[in-house]
Amino acid sequence: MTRSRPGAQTPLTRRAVAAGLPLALATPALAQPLRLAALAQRAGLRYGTAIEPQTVESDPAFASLVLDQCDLITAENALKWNALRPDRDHFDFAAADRVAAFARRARAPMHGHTLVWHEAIPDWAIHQLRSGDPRALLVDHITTVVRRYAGRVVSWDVINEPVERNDRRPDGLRKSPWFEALGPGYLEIALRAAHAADPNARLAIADYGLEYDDIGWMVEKRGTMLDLLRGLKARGVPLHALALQGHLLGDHPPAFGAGLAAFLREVASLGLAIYVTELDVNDQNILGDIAQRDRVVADIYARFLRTVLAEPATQIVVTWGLSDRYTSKTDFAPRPDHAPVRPLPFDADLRPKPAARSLAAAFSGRTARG
Ligand code: 9MR
Repeated sequence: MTRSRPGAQTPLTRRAVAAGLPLALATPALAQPLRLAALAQRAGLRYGTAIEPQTVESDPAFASLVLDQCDLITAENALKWNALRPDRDHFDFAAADRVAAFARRARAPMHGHTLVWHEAIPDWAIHQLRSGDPRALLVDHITTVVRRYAGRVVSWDVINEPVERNDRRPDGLRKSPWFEALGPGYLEIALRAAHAADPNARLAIADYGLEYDDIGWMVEKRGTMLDLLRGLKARGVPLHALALQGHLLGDHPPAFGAGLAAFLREVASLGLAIYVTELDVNDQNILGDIAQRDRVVADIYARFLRTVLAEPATQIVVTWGLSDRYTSKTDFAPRPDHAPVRPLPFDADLRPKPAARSLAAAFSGRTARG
């Protein structure tokens, strides 16, 4: 084995320094083949990705990358209502079962996304919510889906994105179709149904816009979310985690400091775990060449994870995809210069980017801190 003096610059580190990378991202130890899941496990975490079944089935190289790097699998879309419920009387589990089959191949549990969301609801269900028995519709769906995947889906985003302060309710709840049909009680109905269907599953509420210390509406949304979580816990509603989506902004300073740390502490003090379930960095507006863009993205991953992983209650990190080859950002956040987007840890050729080193370093840093 070749050893280098501590602090000595190898060709690799010299290249990295020339490229402006923090030295820690280019140390020989981290230049070994990456195994993010293994590094995460040592840090008491699970690392995983969201996938679509067709990508892992049609692209063996991508599938092997996921198998190498991940020990938690999320269905990016296959467990949403519009995928599972072609009509009122049928469930179609085909796509979700394909994701579950891949998770089995990976010997990985699944994180379920999502049982109650204001998007991805088929028209027939919207109609039912208005004119049928909304409570029965919700409870029947949750019971059927959660029971089917019990033991395989170990944690669920039971409710996704319940807070929308622009809807101007005093409690901050979004006026979603679920809210309109059932009132604020829909959260409790959903959580209790999920718990009854699989008492071992960990149940989360997930939302975006909780990450940044210097964006006013996000800071306010933290307060709204805390009130919501406190109310549910005080009523004894089964709830085990808050999931931060973690869609980070490439064109905003990485303001993940004392405010985020204090928020996570408050959440943890309610007895809740913290999950990061949709991590990526929108690089739509980052200027510069690819090396410069990748460096900005990597720095944002590093700074976010530094704060989030310092909180002992954090248990899960899931990126919203693994390789830039497959990312919904291609459609949702294209670049004005039409260059391919680069929001994820591995590039479109499945090679680790500086962002992957940020994840590795963040996991290793947590292990080192004990
Ligand atoms: O990535 C998902 C995309 O493929 C779907 O078309 C879209 C609508 O169902 O949902 C995207 O995922 C979203 C997730 O479910 C909730 N948080 C925001 C995600 C988009 O970034």
